[in-house]
Amino acid sequence: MSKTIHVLGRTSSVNVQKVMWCAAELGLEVDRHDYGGAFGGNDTADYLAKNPNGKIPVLIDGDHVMWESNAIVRYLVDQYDDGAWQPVTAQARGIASQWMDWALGELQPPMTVIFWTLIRTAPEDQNAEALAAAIVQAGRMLGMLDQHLGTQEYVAGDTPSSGDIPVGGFVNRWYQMEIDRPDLKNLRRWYDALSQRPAFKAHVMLPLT
Ligand SMILES: N[C@@H](CCC(=O)N[C@@H](CS)C(=O)NCC(=O)O)C(=O)O
Repeated sequence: MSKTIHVLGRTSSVNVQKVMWCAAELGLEVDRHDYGGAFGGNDTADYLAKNPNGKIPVLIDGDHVMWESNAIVRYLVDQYDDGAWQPVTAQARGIASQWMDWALGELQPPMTVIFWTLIRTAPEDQNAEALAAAIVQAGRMLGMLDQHLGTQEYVAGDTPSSGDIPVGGFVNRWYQMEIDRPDLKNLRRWYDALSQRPAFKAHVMLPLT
């Protein structure tokens, strides 16, 4: 019987989506528990003992407890992948890691402004100037990923890997929101390929709330 891992976090979080998508691609059984946002529960002593940041997601795998979504993706692939989602060479793993860290450090800030403004802020409270700047910035950054995807099918080679997961979550939002987008053909081709994957459909292509 296969082992069940536990994920703490609501499905509307892009960081939870990454972990759920990864686990589904690896064929893991996941028991997900709603925490964060309207569900709350991430400020209790018990939760903070698992993640002192009070953020979601948290992974519980037996005695092993960890946080930070990209690190969880790396762990799941290290621990459970049969070879398909782990880039084979050190160079490919480096490239996967590069785009994973880029997603967190560079792409997430403008994407957070766009998402929170359009999806989680009442129209009368929206900062139009900050929104416009973030839309331009995100489009510019995704132009970099588009160029990269002009050289190979996926982020770290010609098959999907851990490197596709964090950017995949953000790019899904970018295509789902009503914003001006530059026409990025390689990015679109890659996103359309991800959109065919049952795990991506089930865990990432969810209504934006
Ligand atoms: N760098 C962290 C960021 C985690 C994070 O900011 N999570 C957000 C949801 S996307 C959160 O916990 N927000 C508070 C809440 O949902 O109550 C990660 O990638 O895991």
